Amino acid sequence: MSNAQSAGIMTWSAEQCGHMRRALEVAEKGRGQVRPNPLVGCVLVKDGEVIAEGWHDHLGGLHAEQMAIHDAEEKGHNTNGAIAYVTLEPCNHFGRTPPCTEALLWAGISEVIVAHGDPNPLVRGNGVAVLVEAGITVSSGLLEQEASEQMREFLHWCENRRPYVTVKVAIDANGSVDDLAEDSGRFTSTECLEKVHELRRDCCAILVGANTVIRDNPTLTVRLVETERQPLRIVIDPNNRIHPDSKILNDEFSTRHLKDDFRGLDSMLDMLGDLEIQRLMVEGGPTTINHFLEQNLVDEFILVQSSVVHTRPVNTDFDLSSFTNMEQTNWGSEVVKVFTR
Ligand code: AOF
Ligand code: ZN
Repeated sequence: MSNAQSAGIMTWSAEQCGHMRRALEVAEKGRGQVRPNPLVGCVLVKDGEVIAEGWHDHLGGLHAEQMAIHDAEEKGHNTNGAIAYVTLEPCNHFGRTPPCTEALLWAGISEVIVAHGDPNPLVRGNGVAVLVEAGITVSSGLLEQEASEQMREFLHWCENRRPYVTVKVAIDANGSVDDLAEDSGRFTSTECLEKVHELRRDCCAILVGANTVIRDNPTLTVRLVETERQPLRIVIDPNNRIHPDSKILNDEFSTRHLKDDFRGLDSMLDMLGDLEIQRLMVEGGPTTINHFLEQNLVDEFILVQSSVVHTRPVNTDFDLSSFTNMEQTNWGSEVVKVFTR
């Protein structure tokens, strides 16, 4: 690594930023297909021109660097002396694929620019070290923040061995989560529901409490957007109250019904981490959500506010004082506030 970089005064050109931005962009093509791996993108640049692009497309598929090298070969470009822009430190281990460091060396890449280090204990600095030892110029930290946002759940899981916890809750104009005057059901717009399904698709598991299953009998599947797989569904039901005919217990998708084997949210999150669940969405009722909040287990809180007014409201207070950031957006006709730390 250069001195400038270790002293933290690395400056990057607009051209370099542009190439890394493109690498982050192509990485998105793997979204939903690479879990539990992170999204990774790679751009190869020679004589100022982009000669190839690659991304980690699906679990077990080529890593981004190897796909980019392959892409260059297919297009008839010589990779000798090219610069590789990679959103994650190249791996140096035999996993589902051989090491990317070897592929880069073999391809004659002369410089590697990395956005974010790989916290995987099998890599963690080794990838960069091996490249530097081989005489390649390596620098890191270009668009690091953007990369860390893109790999948020992977980084969180590497650090904590637990899923990143996202809560989603919809309320009416006055903060009510349900209308007891109505049969259970959705009170938000169709566009909003689509967004919720996108969110579900991005989560490895969806959790609700027994009350939600009893009142709504939900399926908790991804239906309105295309998906390769369905999230694992989890019901917390320590007193075994949900009906055996409940939809989530009777379709072809997986459900964990936590009854007498339920020991507490902490140990459940550890268990989900062991299952390589990197993002958990909590979709169920105020009681369940407040348990997560009280135990400080929520990483992201998504509050969806509709303009409808419930006739027999179920008003609930959520204590969001521990969240330090809030971003506001719209999902259809609903106003959405996303609280993070
Ligand atoms: C890279 N480039 O595109 C990706 C990397 O067992 P594997 O082969 O699926 O490797 C998974 C690990 O490799 C993953 O946990 C992460 O540390 C790294 N991912 N590395 O050089 C890539 N996706
Ligand atoms: Zn790799």
